[in-house]
Amino acid sequence: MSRAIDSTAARLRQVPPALDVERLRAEFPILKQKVHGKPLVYLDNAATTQKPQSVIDVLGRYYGEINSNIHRGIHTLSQRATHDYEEARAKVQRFISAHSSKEIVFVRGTTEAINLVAQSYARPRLRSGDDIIISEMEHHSNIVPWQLLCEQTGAILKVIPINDAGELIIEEYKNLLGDRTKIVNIAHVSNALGTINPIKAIIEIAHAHNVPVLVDGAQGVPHLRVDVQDLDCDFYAFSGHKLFGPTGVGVLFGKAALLDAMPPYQGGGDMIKAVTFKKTIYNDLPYKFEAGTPHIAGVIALGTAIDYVSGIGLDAIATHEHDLLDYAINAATEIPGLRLIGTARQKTSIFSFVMDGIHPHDLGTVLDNEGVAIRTGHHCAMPVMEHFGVPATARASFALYNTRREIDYLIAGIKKACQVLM
Ligand code: C6P
Repeated sequence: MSRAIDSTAARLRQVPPALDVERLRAEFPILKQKVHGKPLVYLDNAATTQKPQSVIDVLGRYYGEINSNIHRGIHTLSQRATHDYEEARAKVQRFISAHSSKEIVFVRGTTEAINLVAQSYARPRLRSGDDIIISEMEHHSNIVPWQLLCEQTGAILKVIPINDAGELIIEEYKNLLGDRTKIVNIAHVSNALGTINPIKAIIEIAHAHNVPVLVDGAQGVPHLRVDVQDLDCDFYAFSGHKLFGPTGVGVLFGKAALLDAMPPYQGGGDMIKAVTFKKTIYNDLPYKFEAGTPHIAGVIALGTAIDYVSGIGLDAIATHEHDLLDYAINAATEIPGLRLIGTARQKTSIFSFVMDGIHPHDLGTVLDNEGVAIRTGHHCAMPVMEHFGVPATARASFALYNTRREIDYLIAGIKKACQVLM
């Protein structure tokens, strides 16, 4: 904590970030509304981000002008829909620097991507007594699919512990890796703590043992530039809705050689080349993994969201978000009884905390009455709560459209909660 605050003071003296936040805010219609008569202060961006007008417009335009099924019609609308859908795939490929668009599989979100890898990649390769490595800071989406797999195969789940700053203990990770480790699954960024994990080093260590790595990038892509070739990750999963895109759509990146060797996850239309009752021939990558009619509008709008983020630049976004985090951490020192949960040296803009004598849900309710939206609870990361000995935390998470003034509202709301509830 003291380390974070020292660096805060240093950073606050630096040049302010260059984002024109007021102009950006104007592109998000939802931010104009009032909640309980107060201007909405939306600080729940790790749960889901708001959508710019360009993304909202693309969804409307798709249904108003293009709506048609993809890959199966020779008529004009179907060809337009297919073109826009595949163009979105190319945008994702460029966004994460994948080698080929064949490596980009559209799924419902991070959760589905991880389940796909668990069932299609890992399950056929696991024998009883093999092991799977995850970490103590994983979201339930990167815990439960592996527990299910352990039940199905007799494999053993091994967990990399974290320290009290909320950082992975890499020495322990090295000790866990062994001859029977079949896959490592790690969050790029923790949703409960904000910790940015040293994912490249983690991958290098695993690869030295010939073990592939899946990165849960749900909280990574909205804040960090991701280059899957540079990381050399085997799988990378993320959701559109945390990246200013729609819900119900996400991405699984997988190295082509691995995806090629995997059986389909689901059977249905579009994932086949030919079907007879004797034998079905599966489609090429990535279609082999996209059974049934996908969320076509969502995929196209995800492409627009990527254009939006790329147009602003992830570096500028990260600078702005760090400024907000530092500002919040500094302001928090004025509030007696506030304890930060997650003080890693490398963090994204997640401000998780508990207050002496106040349950996070009560705090969240007082803040909501002030128009301030934060998330309270275990954040689908119950083992993190257990580590810190708390049932829940209050979590404010900042995005490109948030301002220091909004953090002032948050801090004022917390102070009000202290008066009302203590
Ligand atoms: N975290 C949060 O408030 P889906 O639901 O599939 O889009 O994403 C799941 C998921 C997986 N991994 C991480 C690191 C995540 O943060 C999330 C979603 C939200 O923190 C909702 S629980």
